Formats: sequence, structure tokens, C-alpha cells
Amino acid sequence: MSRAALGRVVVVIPTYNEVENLAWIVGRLRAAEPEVDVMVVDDGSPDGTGRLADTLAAEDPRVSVVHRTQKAGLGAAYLHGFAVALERGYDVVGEMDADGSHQPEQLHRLLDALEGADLVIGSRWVKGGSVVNWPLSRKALSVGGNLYARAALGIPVRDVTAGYRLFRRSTLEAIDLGSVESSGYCFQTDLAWRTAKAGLRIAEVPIEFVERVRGESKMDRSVATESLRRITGWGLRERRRQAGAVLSKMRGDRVPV
Ligand SMILES: Nc1nc2c(ncn2[C@@H]2O[C@H](COP(=O)(O)OP(=O)(O)OP(=O)(O)O)[C@@H](O)[C@H]2O)c(=O)[nH]1
Ligand SMILES: [Mg+2]
Repeated sequence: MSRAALGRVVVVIPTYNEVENLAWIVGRLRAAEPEVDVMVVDDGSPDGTGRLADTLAAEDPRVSVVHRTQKAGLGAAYLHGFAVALERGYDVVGEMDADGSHQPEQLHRLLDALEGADLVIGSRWVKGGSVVNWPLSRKALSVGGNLYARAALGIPVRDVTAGYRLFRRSTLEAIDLGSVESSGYCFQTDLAWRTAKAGLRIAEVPIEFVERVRGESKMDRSVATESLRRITGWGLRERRRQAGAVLSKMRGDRVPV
């Protein structure tokens, strides 16, 4: 499919204290994909990231900024950005970190895969995917978290926590964003899970994920705890639903006709 057939594409970049990274990543994205728009969603970063984003937007009509007043988590920032993107009529809405972990030069892989999918995930854990500069402990956390999520939810996605993504507009409209409560990274699992449940197509393409070299990670224990708690809850609910469906089918089968 040609790029034009995808329609208008915007990549949302959530930021909190990314002043050292933002110009670098936005510049790379604009150079790699000149037809793709960029929307920075900043949570009132004390380090001036929001002001820097305004400067970038003033220099380039394809860059825009959404300012939020306080740090409310990655999920909340994305939900805000998605709502603005849908309101502005974009056909494809993407996710990308500001810290260089998601390489703009690999976005074409995701764009190409969107032809046959409703959600494309840039994946570290499919064949050809990789992680650069992660200690073994961080790898184990990601692989373990993915195994757990896959087992609990039964979705066939290798990297369900990954945050390099493209959604079709129709996907975001189908998965009831208004009822999403996940605020941390669990947001990523939540949206993949909703997409799978809606019967939509999820494709994974391999990416090389590069650990941030500048600025501080916002990952902390509460983020991992939220994921574990919510995924377990969703998994148990799903198992109960499946068991209920089997039971009612068995009862239905026995009803004499
Ligand atoms: N607007 C907003 N952005 C956030 C928030 N938390 C994280 N981010 C951004 O989300 C992206 C991912 O955050 P990171 O801290 O890099 O998280 P991570 O990649 O899982 O962790 P590291 O691998 O340790 O870097 C970055 O662009 C952050 O600036 C938040 O509360 N609000
Ligand atoms: Mg990061």
C-alpha cells in the first residue's frame, strides 16, 4: 500500500523532563518521515521540555504541542494526545518515546505493516527484534512480564508492553478509550488487550530498542505493580467469562428439543 493510502499520520510523543532528548528525537523523526506529523504531550516538565516543544512547533508547522498541568502518567498523556489527534482528523495515530529507545529511522517498518493490520507494534521479542544496552535484570523483567501477560490474557502478542506503535483511527474508535483506567505502562497492555478482544488484527514488526543514553527513566516500582495487579484482574475476569460461556453452552446442549 502506498503511504498516501494510509492517510494523515501523527506520532504522539509523551514527555516528562526530556529537554536533553526532545529536539534530537523530533529532528530525527521529521527527517526520517517528512510526511508524518508530530504531537508532543508534555506534563508540565519542570526542566522546560514544554517550552522547547513550543519552539520546535513554532519552527515547523508539522509539529504541535499539548500542554498538561501535572505529571499524570504515560497512559493519561497518551489518552489526551489520542483525543486531540482524533479531533484533528488523523487517520493513523502513533506512539513513540522521547528518549531515543524507539528509532524514528525504523518507523517505516511499522507504517508498511499497517496495510494488513489495525494495530502495529514495534517488537523487541519477535525474530529480528533486539534490545541494545539493557542489563540482564531489565531483560528478564520485560520477558517475564510479557510471558505473564500472554498467559493471563491469552493474547498472541510477543511484546505486549512495547510502546512503539501505530493505531488506525478505526481501532482507537473501536476500543472505548473513555473507559481506560491504566495510567502507567500497563496502558500498553490494556490497549493491546482491548484491540485483540475487539477482534482486530495486531501485527508485530521487529525493532532494535536502544536504552536511553540521556535523561532519567520514569519507570518505578508503582508502574510494575500496577501492571501486575491489573493484568491479573483482567486475566481472572476473562477466565471466569470463558468458564461461564462453556457452562452455559453445556447446559444449552443438554436442553431437550
Ligand atoms: N507526558 C508524560 N510523559 C511521560 C510520563 N512518564 C513517562 N513519560 C514519557 O514516556 C516515555 C517513556 O518513558 P521512560 O522513562 O523512557 O520509560 P521507559 O522507556 O519504560 O524506561 P527506561 O527504559 O528506563 O527509559 C518518555 O518519552 C517519557 O518522557 C508522564 O507521566 N507524562
Ligand atoms: Mg525509555
